[in-house]
Amino acid sequence: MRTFIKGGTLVSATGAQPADVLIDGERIAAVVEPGSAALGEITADEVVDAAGKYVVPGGIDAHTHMELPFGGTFASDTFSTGTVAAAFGGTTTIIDFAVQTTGAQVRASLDSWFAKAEGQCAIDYAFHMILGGVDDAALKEMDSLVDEGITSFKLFMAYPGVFYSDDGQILRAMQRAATNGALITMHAENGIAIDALAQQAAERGETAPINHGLTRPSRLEGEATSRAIQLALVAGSPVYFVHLSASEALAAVSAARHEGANVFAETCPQYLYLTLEDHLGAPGFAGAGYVCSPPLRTKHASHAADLWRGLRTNDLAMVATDHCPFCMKDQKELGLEDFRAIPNGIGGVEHRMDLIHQGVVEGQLSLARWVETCATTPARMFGLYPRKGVIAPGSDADVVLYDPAARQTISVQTHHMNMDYSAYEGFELAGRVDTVWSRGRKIIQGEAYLGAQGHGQYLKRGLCQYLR
Ligand code: DUC
Ligand code: ZN
Ligand code: ZN
Repeated sequence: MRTFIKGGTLVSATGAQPADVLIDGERIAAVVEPGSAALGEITADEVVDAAGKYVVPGGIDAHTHMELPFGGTFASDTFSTGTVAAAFGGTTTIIDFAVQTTGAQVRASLDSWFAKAEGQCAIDYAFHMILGGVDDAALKEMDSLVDEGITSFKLFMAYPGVFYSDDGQILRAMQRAATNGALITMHAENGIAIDALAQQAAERGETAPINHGLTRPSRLEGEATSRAIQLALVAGSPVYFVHLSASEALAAVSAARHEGANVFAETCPQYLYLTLEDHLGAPGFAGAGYVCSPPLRTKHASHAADLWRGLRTNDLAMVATDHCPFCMKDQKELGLEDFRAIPNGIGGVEHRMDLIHQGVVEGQLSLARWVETCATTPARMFGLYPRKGVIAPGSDADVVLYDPAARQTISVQTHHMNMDYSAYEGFELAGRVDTVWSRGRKIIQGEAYLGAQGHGQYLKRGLCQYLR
């Protein structure tokens, strides 16, 4: 099957220009100047008129949690439902987190994630490995996972007794990464201090959802971020901060990067658009829908403005969602009496490309930076480039036709994620996805899903391509 996308504006990490794109089978065959290839010269089964639209590489969401077991329940999107929702939003690759908890074998844990995803996905997928129990066996397994294309590992400085690693465990994993080339990704919040604050709040009877945020102050993300940077410098390894939410954490990352350290970070749309007061503090139990960790930050400080600035300066390299959806009914409701029992997570895999494009519309980012933070950098950061993240001859034909003139209003009534509410309900956005190809197959056209369960393939990843 050959598809010729004609007359559009090709947007890449380096800029925007008119260009025509030929897809042959699963790959990009050619990118040519408009009009330079007459039909007949280029034979195609389908010619797509892209006039007035952007042609961009498929988005890569490097932080999702399909079916994550958490707090006695499971994230409500399966690999099947979550990847269809991602596709509707112009994301053609996810990197999900396989989980090893304390006491479990890394190998067996990873195998169970392969089993969950196999034959289910609408788009291509890869894995990071969460190490919830760093011991000698787990450290040894890191080497073999790197050989198999699992080249990044997540550690938690939060959630004592569940996923938590102490400083010694973190240092050991970083030392191992320094020798095997892996990238340590870090959930940086001081979980020991947070648990003390949360217990004190509960003892005072402060059990509403907003207390989740009030007991996880931004200073404790800043402190953990600084500590992890120091540990990485001692170990001689790079470190990548997931879901960075706070000005204090960004300041620590910026300072380290200014020194030339291999320190990287992502942020997520929820920290750019949602706040502690307006969303986590919504009346009644509605705030439970906004319980995630790190928490939404106060609007009375400059967190969100600082994060947009960080995206412009590249101190924040990229945007991922931390997609971890739970329904209000029966899931978030587990914490009706106590915020500590609300499963942590917000769903957003469907809206990342649109929400960051809205940042372009509002003058926060350039078009090129939109593509860079949502597709090209994730590919380079996590060893998928140039197969993914770029429209160039030989790359996978993961292509999004994006209509900047379209308008949309986000709603639970129309989204495709398996959630009974939307964290972005009523958001009015300029621009929307028109058509999506995944490895050359058209999988989305307007409102229609044309893909197939199991089309998505597992991606073996290489090493991070960003070391400075
Ligand atoms: N944060 C969340 O909000 N959910 C899952 C895990 C995490 O770190
Ligand atoms: Zn996390
Ligand atoms: Zn996460």
